[in-house]
Amino acid sequence: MRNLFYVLLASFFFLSCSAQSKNKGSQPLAGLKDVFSNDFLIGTALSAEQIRQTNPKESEFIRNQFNALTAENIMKSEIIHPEWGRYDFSLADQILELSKKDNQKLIGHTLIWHSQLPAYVRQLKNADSVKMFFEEHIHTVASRYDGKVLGWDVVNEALNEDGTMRKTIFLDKLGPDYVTEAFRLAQKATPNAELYYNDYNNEQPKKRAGCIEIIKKIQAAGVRIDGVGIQGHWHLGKVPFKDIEESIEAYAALGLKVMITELDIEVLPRNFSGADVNQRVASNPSLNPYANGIPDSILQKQAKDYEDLFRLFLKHKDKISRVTFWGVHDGQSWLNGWPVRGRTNYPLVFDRNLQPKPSYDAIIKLKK
Ligand code: 9MR
Repeated sequence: MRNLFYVLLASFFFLSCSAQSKNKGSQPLAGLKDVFSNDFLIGTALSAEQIRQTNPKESEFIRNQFNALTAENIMKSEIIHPEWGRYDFSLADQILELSKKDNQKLIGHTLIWHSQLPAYVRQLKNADSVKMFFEEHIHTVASRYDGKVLGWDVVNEALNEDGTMRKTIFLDKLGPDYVTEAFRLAQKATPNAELYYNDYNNEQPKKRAGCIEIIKKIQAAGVRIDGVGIQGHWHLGKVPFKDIEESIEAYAALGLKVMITELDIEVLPRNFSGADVNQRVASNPSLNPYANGIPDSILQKQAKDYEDLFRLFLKHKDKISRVTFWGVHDGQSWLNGWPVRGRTNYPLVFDRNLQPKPSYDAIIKLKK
């Protein structure tokens, strides 16, 4: 009799738990954009496929979670300006339409970047031609989207790790004032867009000092700069919280909006930090330890890092206007292919099936 009682009790417990979990599963997932609506915009970066909206479930998910969009690649010069004097605005116009339809802010990424340049620019030998490309590109692209984008990453990644200017075709042919010139041209072409300088590792003291120098130079020339993007490509267990906080304060003290523009927390081994796309490491199975699934202990550590980061962002929400994740879900992340090709990485807060990870729960919890 007593046994029967325990069996009944256990069955009741089991049924009520499974009913609860079903119920939990059917609850719509809280949108990050709504949870942080009084704090900052929550953005994501979209691939070409996502801009084409080939997967309706994913499109709906993006609409529900994010209120700011950045094109991961298709507004870069290689794609938008593939030949001298010929532009291809098709996908850029599509992301604009998408952002209007779904009431999301659009961020232009990026006008001047040494990487993903069209081949004809990389081959230019004379300074006049580079200047002509530089001026025409900024004018044509920025003016087309004036009043339509919230802001532009006018210049991307112009600095070395030690804070000196990175050696690029622009520095080489136009000289160190090219950054100020880019902002001057952008200001003219798009008076209604915010203008940003964007970089990775610019929370680290030396690079931060270089970044502050660039900003002050732009300001001293009487040219407008509205914000600075700290990309935020960080690594599990090594997020530089102190540097990030000091940088948020230092950039805000210059009168700028601060944005976290490309957030991810990588979980796979790597022996350098940052996001220089030219740095590559040969493939090796020991560098791909979670190809068949990630241990919960790692996901919990990642959740702690995300929680501490968002706690910091909330503390400085008066200075931070946007936090953008570099991708919608783990399966899309660039970190599956860089710096080692063909790995299985887990850097975002949604998994490959668009399910929330412990990191999502941890940041949502901060607002409860
Ligand atoms: O995520 C982008 C990836 O799909 C491209 O292959 C790569 C090529 O340069 O650029 C990636 O995005 C970069 C961004 O535009 C600027 N900061 C570093 C990002 C990661 O490399």
